[in-house]
Amino acid sequence: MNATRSTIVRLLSNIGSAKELQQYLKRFSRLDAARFAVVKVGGAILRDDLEALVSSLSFLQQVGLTPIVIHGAGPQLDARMAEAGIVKRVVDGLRVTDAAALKIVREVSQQQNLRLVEALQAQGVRATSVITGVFECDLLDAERFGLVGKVGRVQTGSIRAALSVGSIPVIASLGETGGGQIVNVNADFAANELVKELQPYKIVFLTGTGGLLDGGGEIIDSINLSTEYEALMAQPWLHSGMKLKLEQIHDLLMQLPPSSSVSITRPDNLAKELFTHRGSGTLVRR
Ligand code: X2W
Repeated sequence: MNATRSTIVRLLSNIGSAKELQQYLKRFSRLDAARFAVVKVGGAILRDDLEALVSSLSFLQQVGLTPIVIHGAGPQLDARMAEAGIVKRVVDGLRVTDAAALKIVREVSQQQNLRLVEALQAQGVRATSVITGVFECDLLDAERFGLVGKVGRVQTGSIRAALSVGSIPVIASLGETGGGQIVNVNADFAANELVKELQPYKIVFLTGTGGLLDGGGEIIDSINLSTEYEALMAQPWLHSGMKLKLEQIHDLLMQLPPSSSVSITRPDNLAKELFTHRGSGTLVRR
């Protein structure tokens, strides 16, 4: 038994009952391929938890489901820029990106994208690399951010083409302007735009923490935005990264049908999140 197969067995045992699994499978398999799930993978997961991610995606493919994956590369970009002597500058959570930084963003995004696609293919998972051609952008604010894109339109042709042959589209968070300039797009923002376009049944953010954490460092099971958002945002313990994430999820959910929700979990808990009533990590509802 190879590592992935044994992890899959472990994933299965993680999933509650076979009855629950079948119930969810039936529900998911009725959906149009592009409406099953968008899974956003942070760069930290590609660095620290690639094997669990590959196993979880492999499991989904084995049960006949094809999620759409969009990934970032934040920590890898930080590392490569530090090596190149580029000082990191972040404004409002976005990396200020000049021409030299953009060159690194392009290289590293592509490299990380291929790394995930190759890791999937090495385990027999069909996956398609989608590096550009999805996010049509304008420059967000050239003076403040440089070559950072604000997504105007999402082109889903290449995503749908991959899905039609049962291949997982693995999308990098690069955009391009009408004039053909490649731009840096924050991967959470790119994921949100993709979600607004496709309106998938499941929206999952995979993070190293596996959820939003409370003051004691414990994962918050669920958040009901209509009753809890203001109070949560006012909590002194809500760490600034979490605040930004919650704010973005809030803004996203306000633009989606009221029944939508967003899950934040870890790669090894993805199946549990998708196939059990209890789920895993943090579930955010409107
Ligand atoms: C991000 C893109 C990568 C990203 C950056 O340069 O870091 C902007 O800030 P994670 O790993 O998902 O954070 N872009 C404009 O978002 O990656």
